[in-house]
Amino acid sequence: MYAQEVKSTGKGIKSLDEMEPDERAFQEKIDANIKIEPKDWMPEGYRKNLIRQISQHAHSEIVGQLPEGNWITRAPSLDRKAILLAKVQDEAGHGLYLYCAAETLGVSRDQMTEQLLAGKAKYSSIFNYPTLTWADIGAIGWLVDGAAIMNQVPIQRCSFGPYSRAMIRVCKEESFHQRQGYDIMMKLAAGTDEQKEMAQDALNRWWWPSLMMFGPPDAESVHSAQSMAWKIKMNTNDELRQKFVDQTVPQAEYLGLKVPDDDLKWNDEKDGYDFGEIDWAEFYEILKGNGPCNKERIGARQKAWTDGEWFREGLMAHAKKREARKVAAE
Ligand code: BYC
Repeated sequence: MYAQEVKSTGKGIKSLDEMEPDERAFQEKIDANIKIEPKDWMPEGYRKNLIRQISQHAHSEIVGQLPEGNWITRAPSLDRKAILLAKVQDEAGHGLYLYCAAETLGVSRDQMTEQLLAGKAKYSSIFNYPTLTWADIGAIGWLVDGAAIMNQVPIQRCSFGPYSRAMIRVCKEESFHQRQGYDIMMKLAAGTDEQKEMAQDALNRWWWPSLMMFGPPDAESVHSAQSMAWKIKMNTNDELRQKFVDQTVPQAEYLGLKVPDDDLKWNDEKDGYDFGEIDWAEFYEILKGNGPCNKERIGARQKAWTDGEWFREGLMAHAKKREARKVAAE
């Protein structure tokens, strides 16, 4: 099976015959769906690729708190506020599981944080857009968490044990997040004309950026072929994007909202929707740091780091004192 995949990707990935014995044994474990654990032997490329993907994923969870956190103080009711607060706290938890999973591969959380604060680390493009109205909170839960689930459910089966286990809990929580977002959209779509307009406007602004979350088209994806051979990724970017469109369009119809794509059309032959061209120039500009909120997001994380210095120092002082007491007692 692996050899066939290699032929079809044609991206210079070694076949089993070309591998050194260690590497071949490793690939055979992956092909047999045996999990790789942190202390197992692994190729350096596998370790690096995992650190790259998991740390980007962790940063996305942490930066992802900012657009929604923006509305906690302005949620329209006490219930909505409590729900949003819980959701945003969950995202912090997801970031922490993921940083821990990456740490098992030999990178420290401080190193990852440093890279984020220096603007060197990537995080999901979606979090560089502003949340202008309360309907954006609905659209994020529905579309952004919906896209996240589509991407992360398969990663529960990925080859690296700590990452796959972290994804199990994350996906359970993401389901609640998606439902809370859709619930907000249902209320607004069934509300006054003004509320319905607000819901439509949020869908108009979040639809295309949500499709970009799945990454560049397969033909331009740098990592897909190797990541799929190593089961770090279980599907290609375009496969998941298509599944997301097919799942989400009927949900928009149920809300009575229009997906902002004139080329959207059911295709019987492929048993899925055809959809319009994504503005990849916009996506790559965001990756370069030129999105509407890139500077604001990194600025907010830098400020949180500086403001939290006294707290980190306090924790360290306490830990050192405890350690000294332990040594004295021995
Ligand atoms: N944004 O070779 P490719 C969440 C980069 S959190 C920015 O296809 P890969 C949530 C890519 O990193 C959502 N960059 O990459 C949180 C690579 O650059 P480098 C995050 C992107 O890794 C709070 C280059 O483009 N989810 O849902 O094979 C509240 C070439 O791409 C993006 C995850 O991280 C993007 N959208 O595939 C609510 C899931 N797309 O590294 C919700 C785990 C691509 O060479 N990650 N790039 O400099 C993945 O599944 C994969 O990493 C991706 C990209 C599908 C995202």
